[in-house]
Amino acid sequence: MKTLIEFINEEQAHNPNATGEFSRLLNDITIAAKIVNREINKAGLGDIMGYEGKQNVQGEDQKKLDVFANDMFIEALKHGGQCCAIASEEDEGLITFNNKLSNNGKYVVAMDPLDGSSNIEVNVSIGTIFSIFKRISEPGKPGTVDDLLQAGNQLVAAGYIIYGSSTMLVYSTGHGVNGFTLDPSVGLFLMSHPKMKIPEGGNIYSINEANYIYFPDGVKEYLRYCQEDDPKTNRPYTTRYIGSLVADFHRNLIRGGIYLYPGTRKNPDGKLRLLYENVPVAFLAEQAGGKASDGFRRILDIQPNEIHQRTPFFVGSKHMVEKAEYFMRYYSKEFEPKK
Ligand code: AHM
Ligand code: MG
Repeated sequence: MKTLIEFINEEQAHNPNATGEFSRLLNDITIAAKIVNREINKAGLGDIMGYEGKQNVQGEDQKKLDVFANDMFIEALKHGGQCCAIASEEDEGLITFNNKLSNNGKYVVAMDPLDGSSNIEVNVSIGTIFSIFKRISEPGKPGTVDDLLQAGNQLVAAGYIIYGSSTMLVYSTGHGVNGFTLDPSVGLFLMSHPKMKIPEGGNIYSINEANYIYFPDGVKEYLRYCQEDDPKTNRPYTTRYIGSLVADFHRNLIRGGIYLYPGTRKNPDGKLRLLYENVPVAFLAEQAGGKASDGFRRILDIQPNEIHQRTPFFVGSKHMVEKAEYFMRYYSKEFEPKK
C-alpha cells in the first residue's frame, strides 16, 4: 500500500535538482482537497440541520460550496508559500499574496476550484481541476499575468480531484498518470490506479446534445457517425453525459471514450476555459496515451492571451478524437482558427 506522500517523495528522489518545493505545493493542494471533500459530503445536511440559509448553527455565515472551495485552495496555497499567483475561475483578476514567502514562490497555479457547478446541489460528482506552471517573472515580487499565460506544453504538473462515490486525486508530472483514492477513515490518499492508460478506442461519447442545432457541421456529422449501425466497429456507440467535465473525463479515461464541448455558431469558442479546464485535462489525456484538441489544433500548443480564455474541447481516446478532428476538417473549415 503506497500513500500519496510516499509516491511524491519517490518521484522527488528521481530528480536530483528537486528542492522539495513542488512536493510541498502538491501537498498543500491535497490538504485543501480533503477539507473541501468533507464539506461536499455533508452538503445535503444543510436542510435538516437548518444551516442552509445565511448562517449555520454556530452563527457563522454559510458559503456556497464553490466559494468555499475557492477560499480553501487559495488559503492553502497562500500559507504554503510555494505559489506566487493563482488564476481561479471564481475570480476575475489574478490572485497574489502580500507576503515575502509567497513572493519568492517558484510556481503559479490555475484552477477551477469546483467544476460542474450545475451538479453541486444535486449530489452528483463534481471536481477540482488544476494546472501548475513555473513562474517566468523574477522571484521576490508577486507573480504576474504573464506567468500564467503559458501554453500547456510548459506545464510542470496538472490534475484533478473527483468528489464522487469515492474521492480521488488523479495527477501527472509528465511521467504518466497516477490515481489515488482517499481513505476517509484515515484521511490519506492511497495509490489505487497506478500508470493509468486510456484505451485507444472506445464506444462512449459525451456531449450536451441539446445544443445540436448550433453545432458546427463537423460535430453533427461526427455524431451521425457515432450513431450509425456498424457492429464491426461497435457502433452505434453509447452516450454518457454527466455535465461535470471531471466526472465525464474520468469515466472515459477508464473505459475509453470522447468528451466534446465544441464551439457553436452562438459561442465559437465553446464554454470551457483553456487554462484551468482544457489544458490540465488535455495534459492528463496525453499522458495516459489519449489526445486533446480544439477540433484543429493540439490544446497543449495553444498560446493563451487571457487567463479566462475559452476554447472548443475534444478530448479522450486517441482514435475517437482523431475521427472527430477528421470531420471538423472536412465539414467545418469556417471554424478553423485564423493563424
Ligand atoms: P462550470 O465550471 O461553471 O461548472 O462549467 C463547466 C462545466 C463542465 O464541468 C461541464 O462538462 C460543462 O460545464 C457542462 O456544460 P453544459 O451544462 O452546457 O452541458
Ligand atoms: Mg468549470
